[in-house]
Amino acid sequence: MTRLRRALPLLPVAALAAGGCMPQAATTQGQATFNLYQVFFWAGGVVAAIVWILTTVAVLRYRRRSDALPSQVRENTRLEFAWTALPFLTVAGLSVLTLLTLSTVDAVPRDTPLTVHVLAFRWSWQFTYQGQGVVVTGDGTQPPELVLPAGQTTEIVLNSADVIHSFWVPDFLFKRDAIPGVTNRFAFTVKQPGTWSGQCARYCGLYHDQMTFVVRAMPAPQFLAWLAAQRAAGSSPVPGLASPAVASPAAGQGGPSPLPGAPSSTPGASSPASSPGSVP
Ligand SMILES: [Cu+2]
Repeated sequence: MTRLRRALPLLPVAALAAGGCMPQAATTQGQATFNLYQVFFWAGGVVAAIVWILTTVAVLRYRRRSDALPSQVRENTRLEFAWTALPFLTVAGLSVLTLLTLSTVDAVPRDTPLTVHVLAFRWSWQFTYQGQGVVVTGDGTQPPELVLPAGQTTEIVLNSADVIHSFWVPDFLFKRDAIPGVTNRFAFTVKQPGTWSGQCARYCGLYHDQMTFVVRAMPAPQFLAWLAAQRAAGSSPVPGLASPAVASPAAGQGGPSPLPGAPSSTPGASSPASSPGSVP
C-alpha cells in the first residue's frame, strides 16, 4: 500500500509520457493533424497541472483543523472573471487552430498530378488511376496495393458500391467514410517512400475484416515504371463495379495522360488494357 502511495505522484508523469508517444504521420496533411494533437496534448497537460496543483494546495492548506468556522469569502470579481475568461480563450484558441488544420487536411489542390478513384465494396477495394488505364482490384486473397508517387500530392475520389465503408490509413492519421451515393474528395502527399497498411474502419458486414489494403509510396520514376508495368499486364476492374465519379466523361477517356515529370515515352508502356472511361 505504501509503495502504491509512493507511486501515485508518478501517474501524471506516466500519462504525459504515454501521450507524448503519438505516431508521426507519413503525409504532410497528417503532419498538420499531428501538430494539432501536440498542441491539444500540452494544453491539456497545462490545464491538468493547474487543476492538480490548486486542488492539492486547497486540500492541504485548508483542511479542517478545528471546529471553528473559517473565514467566509462571498465573492471575488477578479477571480471569477479570470476563471471565466481563461477557459473561454483556451477553447477559442484551440477551435481556431482546429479550423486552420482542417483547412489543410481537407484541401484538394486543383492541379494534382495524379487522381485515384477509390471504390470500397464488400469486401475489398478498387483503385482506378484516372487517365492512366490502370485499375487495381482486390480479390479477397491479398490486400490490394494503392501505389503512389512519394513527395507528390495525390487526389483521392472516394465512393462506395454498396454500404458505408471507411478508408483508414492509421499512419496517415486520416480516415474518411465511403458512403453510397456520396463522393468524398481529399488529397494527401506521402513524404517518403514506404509501405503502410490501411483498412476499412466501419463494420460493414461479415467479411469486414478482409477489407485491408496496402499503401506503397515510391519515387516518381519508379512509380511511372510501375504504372507502365500495370498497363502492360492488363489490369482490369471487376465486372459490375464502377466508381460513379470515374464514369464521368472527364475521367480520362482514351489513352493514358502524361503525369508531370514523366518521360515522353515510358519504357515498357503499351496501350492501356482497360481505361477507366470504359468501366461499365
Ligand atoms: Cu467495409
